Amino acid sequence: MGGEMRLTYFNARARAELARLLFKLAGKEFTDRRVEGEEWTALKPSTPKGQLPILEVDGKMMCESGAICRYLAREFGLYGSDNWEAAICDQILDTVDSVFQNIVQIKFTAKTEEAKATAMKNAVSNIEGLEKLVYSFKKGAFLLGEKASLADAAIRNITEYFAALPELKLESYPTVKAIASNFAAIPAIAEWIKTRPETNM
Ligand SMILES: N[C@@H](CCC(=O)N[C@@H](CS)C(=O)NCC(=O)O)C(=O)O
Repeated sequence: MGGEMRLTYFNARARAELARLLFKLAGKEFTDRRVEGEEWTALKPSTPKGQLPILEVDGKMMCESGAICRYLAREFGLYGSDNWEAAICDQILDTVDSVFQNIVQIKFTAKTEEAKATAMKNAVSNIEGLEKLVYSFKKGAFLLGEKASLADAAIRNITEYFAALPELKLESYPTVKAIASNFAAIPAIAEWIKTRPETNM
């Protein structure tokens, strides 16, 4: 990795915000490109899968939000200190991704009240699982000790959706809540949260 990195997504947090948080946590410059409408229509055919986000690095392009975040975490030294800690980060990431998919169903794709209720039940169950994992792994102010990692960023990122869904009460998950607020208090992250574009999702 040498030159500038450019992250392209829509004007939303959704599948790009974790990558943005990693740039901010690492103190690395990047271009936060947000496209819409005709600009996206024109860009779509040149993307690997016709979807965003994409990350461009030294003229090369990658897709898939999970791959992008893992790549950035490896580049920035935010993936734990060994393979075991990387696997701890992965367990958190995969659990958080399940919660995110449940939230997308609740907010957008569930067609019936029944489907919505099932997605909510699954979200609660996945967040309970997240709390259990975080409780069992937590070694300090952050999951892996006193240095924040990809895992803490992912935890903070997912909790930002809870406020819009009254059934998901952050207070019910105290270890998740503690990590999320410790992460948000890191000065570069606090500054980003204060100044980033405001979006619904
Ligand atoms: N698994 C992919 C999913 C990407 C995805 O679904 N992108 C959506 C936005 S969240 C998209 O590009 N939609 C516009 C389109 O398909 O034209 C990832 O995590 O990056």
